Amino acid sequence: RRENKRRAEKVEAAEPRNKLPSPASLLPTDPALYSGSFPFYGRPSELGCFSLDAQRQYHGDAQALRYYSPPPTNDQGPHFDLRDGYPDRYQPRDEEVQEGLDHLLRWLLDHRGKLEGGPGWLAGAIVTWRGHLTKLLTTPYEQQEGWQLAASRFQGTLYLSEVETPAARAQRLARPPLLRELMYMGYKFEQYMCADKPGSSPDPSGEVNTNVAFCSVLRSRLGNHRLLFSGEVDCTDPRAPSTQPPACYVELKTSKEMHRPGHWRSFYRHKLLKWWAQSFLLGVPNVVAGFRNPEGFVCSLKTFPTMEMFEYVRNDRDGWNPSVCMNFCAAFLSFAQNTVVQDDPRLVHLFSWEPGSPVTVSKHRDAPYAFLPTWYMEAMTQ
Ligand code: 0WD
Ligand code: CA
Repeated sequence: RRENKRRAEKVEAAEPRNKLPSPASLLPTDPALYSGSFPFYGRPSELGCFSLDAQRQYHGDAQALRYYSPPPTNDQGPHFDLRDGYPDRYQPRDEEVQEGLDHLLRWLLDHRGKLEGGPGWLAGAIVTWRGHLTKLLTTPYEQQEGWQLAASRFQGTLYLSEVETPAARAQRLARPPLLRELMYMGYKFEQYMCADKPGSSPDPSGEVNTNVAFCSVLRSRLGNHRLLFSGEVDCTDPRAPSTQPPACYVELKTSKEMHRPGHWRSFYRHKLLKWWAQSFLLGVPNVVAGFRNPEGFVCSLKTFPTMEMFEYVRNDRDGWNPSVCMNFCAAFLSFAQNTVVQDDPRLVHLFSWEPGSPVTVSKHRDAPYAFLPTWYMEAMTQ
């Protein structure tokens, strides 16, 4: 490890100011390179939470947490119209606003004095969104979408914040109407399955506002990397065997109704990988899927326990392997730790990846890549 660090420093010294395209600054992503035994991953423990309201304002409490409230199982099953309310009762979040790590940093600022392990713990940790880690986990198997992660070291801590790639931005701006409606349908499903209070029933008559979010903040460890991350949680199950978060949390998903074994096979290979990575990281034990028919109705539900998802592809030559995902993520985190050596929040190492290529690094100063807000740096320096 020390050897890697020395190598990274040497590369930095030898290369011109902005780019480091030398072999030492590349990280390969081929699955075959990461199939060892499963690395250590600590059971994620919740440190706290926060909520974002209908105006996307931060609150340091659980006001946006909803309660899992599936339909009664005695009758013929659900008949949820996911297109109901579109577009008239839809308030989508403004995606032009790139929030970076801001909400998570606000939580961290409010709780930095109370972190278990003291201030030294944070100095040795990696801070990021769960969604960014999900993208790392699935990278060895991803064949369509690349990513960019900006990294800065500040007071020892390594911060990782995603940057929207030019391709992703172009796709978002040209998003076809059918895809917009499909996104709405995912949120509408949550509304059919969640109640605002424990024991009450869902109310699908209201608006769908995607500014609203409940986020859990957790700590864990992958190999020797301490992690502090946050992820959006759909709801908590008041009847879960364990009422202790994250074991009481439930992730909700929608997917196309499937009718042929080939459809299921492809679902296990692609979608279940993403569902597994996202929920495993946060310690969410169950994903509840609503299957929608071509008319946009959910008429069947299925619960997928996170820890059983791998079984669907264990004997599939073209399946995914949790060890590969976790080993690659650990390797990327080591790579980032060894590359971002200078403690300077104005300095950004941009890690870029496109399917079929290794991860590359470039170096930048200040705008537009620097992402730690002034209010955060000033408050942390006092
Ligand atoms: O500003 C950015 N570049 C991003 C911000 C990128 C990714 C996430 N975020 C923020 C969002 O504001 C959200 O509050 O992070 C929070 C969620 O973080 P996460 O849990 O780390 O993200 P992820 O696991 O990718 O997504 C969880 C859920 C999604 O559910 P599904 O079932 O579709 O995976 O968070 C929602 C979405 O419901 N979500 C978002 N909501 C608003 N804006 C976004 C987003 N950009 N991304 C995911
Ligand atoms: Ca969801």
